[in-house]
Amino acid sequence: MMSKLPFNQGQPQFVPLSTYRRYSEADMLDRSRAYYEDMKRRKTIREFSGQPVPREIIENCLLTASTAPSGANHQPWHFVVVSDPALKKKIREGAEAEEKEFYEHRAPQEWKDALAPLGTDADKPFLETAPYLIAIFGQKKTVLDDGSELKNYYVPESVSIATGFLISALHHAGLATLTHTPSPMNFLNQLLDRPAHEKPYILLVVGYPAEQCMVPNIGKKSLAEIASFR
Ligand code: IYR
Repeated sequence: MMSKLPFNQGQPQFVPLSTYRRYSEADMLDRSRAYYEDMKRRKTIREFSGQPVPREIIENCLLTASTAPSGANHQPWHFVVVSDPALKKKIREGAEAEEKEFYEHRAPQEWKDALAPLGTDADKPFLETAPYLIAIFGQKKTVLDDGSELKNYYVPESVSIATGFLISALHHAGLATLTHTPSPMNFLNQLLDRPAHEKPYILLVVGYPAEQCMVPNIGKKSLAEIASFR
């Protein structure tokens, strides 16, 4: 049986891999180092400038996210890019209501202790200041044009991989991000008119850092801590 998804039924079914590039080992060493050097400059920020960002840059980064691998290539994601100030204000209000609950009641002390180095609190002014909020939804199923439905697979994994691609594309383009996760996030379905089978995973805040932007003085684990070779 052929797939019901238009993007998954190319003819012929298999084509030669024409996009792969093989580099010399020396070039691979250089490239892997250079990529790491660039990626390690990325810092999550919480102080954004209000300076606008051309929409085409965001569109290109979303296209990069769209190249991510996904379960059965169903691409079970939807990105809502919010720049409208009135909508950003509503999102801020929704997020701050949840965060207030979290910081004042829901969060156990151990969790609050873990967050202390980041200096976070229930106040989220950046949700109005930053030029873009990208709400990232995962789709439990795909609804086809004729109304029929297809189950999606590995949705959290697929959405997380695409989000990683998006964050690195935005960084590469010269933008900064905050991976924000107000919880629960269902208020985003209502504010952004997304159906119930879509689950909000992340609210990505995107823009330039504020002029005197400060970031927590935190580090990353060493290679020996994160990897073992056997
Ligand atoms: N969602 C809350 C709390 C929070 C939780 C984790 I885990 C973080 O890494 C950062 C924050 C907030 O955004 O403040």
